[in-house]
Amino acid sequence: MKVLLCSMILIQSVLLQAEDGHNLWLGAKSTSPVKVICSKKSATIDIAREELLKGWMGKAEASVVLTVKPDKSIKGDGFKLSLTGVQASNDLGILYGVYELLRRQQTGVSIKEETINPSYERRMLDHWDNLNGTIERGYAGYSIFWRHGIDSLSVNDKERTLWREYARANASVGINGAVLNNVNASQLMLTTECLERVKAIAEVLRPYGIKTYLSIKFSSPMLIGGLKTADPLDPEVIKWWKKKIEEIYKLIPDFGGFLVKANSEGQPGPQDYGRTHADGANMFADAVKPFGGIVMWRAFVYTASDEDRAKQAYSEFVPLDGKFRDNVIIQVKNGPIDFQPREPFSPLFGAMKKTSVMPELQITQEYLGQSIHLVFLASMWEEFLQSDTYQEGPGSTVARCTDGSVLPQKHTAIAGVSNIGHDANWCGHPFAQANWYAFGRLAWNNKLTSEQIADEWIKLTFYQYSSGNAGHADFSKDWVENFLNPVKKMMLGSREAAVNYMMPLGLHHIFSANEHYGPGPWWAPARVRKDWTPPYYHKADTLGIGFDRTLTGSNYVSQYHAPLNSQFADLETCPEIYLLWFHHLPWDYKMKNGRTLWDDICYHYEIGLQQVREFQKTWDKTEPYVDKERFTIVQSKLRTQCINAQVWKDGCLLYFQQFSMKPIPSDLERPVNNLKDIMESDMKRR
Ligand code: GCW
Repeated sequence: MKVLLCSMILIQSVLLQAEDGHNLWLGAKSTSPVKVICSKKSATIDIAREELLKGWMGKAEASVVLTVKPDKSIKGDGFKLSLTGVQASNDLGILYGVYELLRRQQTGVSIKEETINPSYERRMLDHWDNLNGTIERGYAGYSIFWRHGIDSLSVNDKERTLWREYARANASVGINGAVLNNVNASQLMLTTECLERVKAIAEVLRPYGIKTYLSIKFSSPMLIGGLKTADPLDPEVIKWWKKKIEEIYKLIPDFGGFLVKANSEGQPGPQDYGRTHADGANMFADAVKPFGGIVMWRAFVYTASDEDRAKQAYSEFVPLDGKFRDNVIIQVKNGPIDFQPREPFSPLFGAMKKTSVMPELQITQEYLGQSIHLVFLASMWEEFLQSDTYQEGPGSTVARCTDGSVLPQKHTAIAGVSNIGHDANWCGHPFAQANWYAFGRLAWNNKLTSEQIADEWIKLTFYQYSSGNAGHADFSKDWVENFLNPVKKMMLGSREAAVNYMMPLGLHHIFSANEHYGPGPWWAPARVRKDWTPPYYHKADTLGIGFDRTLTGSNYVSQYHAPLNSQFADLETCPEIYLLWFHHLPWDYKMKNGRTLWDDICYHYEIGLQQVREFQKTWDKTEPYVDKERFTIVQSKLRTQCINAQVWKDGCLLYFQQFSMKPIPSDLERPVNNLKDIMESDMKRR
């Protein structure tokens, strides 16, 4: 019996198609014939038709009618689904409707009459790609847009194919904008040679509804324009930008606009000339306005001042509320520090009444194990989007404050820092694709749950549709119980696991410097800015640990609306997930579960490590259901994740123990690494 079972499993896995992951969630599906009826012709409609022919899983020989006709209920790129087809106000809406229809068929969700509109008008991927082909915080190979070497700006067919595949994947989840270069921008981006290449990229992306945008360097008029200043109020500077912008729109008539990182981490900006962020942003806004362009101005600003870093963006931007042009959107990272495994939402959400504000999420896992750890980020984004800011009373979630539901916004948008590179599977880790997918789905509908997104993604990515599926997606009980459910559980628990083994209970930014991968709570050379060293954030000493951001400390809590400000400040009501974010507490502080703070910290690190051990077991059991390639790569990455989680636990506990001077609770596993070794290997990597 055992032998029979083994050989059946063997046959099944041999039959599973080899998959390098390049097809993402768009891999081959079984289809049945369909007739597509549409009186309109365009490149976008042609794509919609082709997708239907390739992916239809409804009744064989059915007719699908695509109708481009405005309807009061349809907003922007929204659409109306019905049993007979898709109606939309524009061609792009048709394409999105077709993708939704197919997704429903392929994931086994019934189709009924329904109007579906996007939450945000602009759903952006920000690429931190450099012109030499490297990617800042990229963990999946080189850029797909830029390359190194002589002749690096010429365009070839292979590239065009890759861009087309990229565009298709984005369109299938509703992404409609791409910033093609790093926010730490090179002035060379604006040279005519580079702009010609942007034009070529834009041509490929256009039929899929994806607009191109660029990051710009504020001092470009000096660096490539020969001017003596980049002062945004200087007439020559204004003239230079106007001319440059005219040139861009001549090449790319539907160009989306600019993303600007100014006066942040050494980048030039308006403050270099005594001007405000509003002065800088408005200069660009005026210049792109005649062409319908927008300016996304980043609020990620902080200096080495005495003010708590978490407070600085709010202090800088709130006084400017009402001073920005209506085509400026302030782009704010989800947390006030920097894409940490867990942060409370930035208090800038819900703070401005007359300014459009957009969230910036980080899809690339700079602080979450890069392309080695399996961490499904939708859980984090859901937590963030559903956080209540109380801007206009209860229910003013971040989602509703940014999509125009709480207060009207001229423009609405959301951006995700891309995790895409030249690797065959685009994202490095097979499960990192789920984060690209999740970002797109949440940008389209900011009320989706992480559970629903994981469910869809697993089905579309891993299910081997057979010809028996035509007409309906029929997921066998065996597959659901032994693959879908356990894998979903693993994904949904993965972010909390990372928080546990990296920085639980509100700890933040205790990473090894620069690379932001392993632990480094000890790192604090005298030559380095204090706010760039972990002790600034954890403040561990013999008395306790944590950052006091209450009235007795930095008073960051006051940037939140009532009742959050007092909830966070009060130990009785502060959620324990944020405890050490807001409070500096003694090592023997009593937690709600009765443990001391020290013991509870130890338990969290241990639990995090054990969670990854469980992921290994879960994954190993899925072998019969996954192709060999993806099975092996995930298995091997989980092993590394486990080794790393152990280092995180041992490194942090042994380091903090020097201050707490308390034993690790006796029922927990003992450390297996010495602190000295961990610190030495950390130093060697620098
Ligand atoms: O997260 C930090 C990164 C930098 C990045 C910066 C930013 C592009 O470590 O690499 O620079 O934030 O968002 O501007």
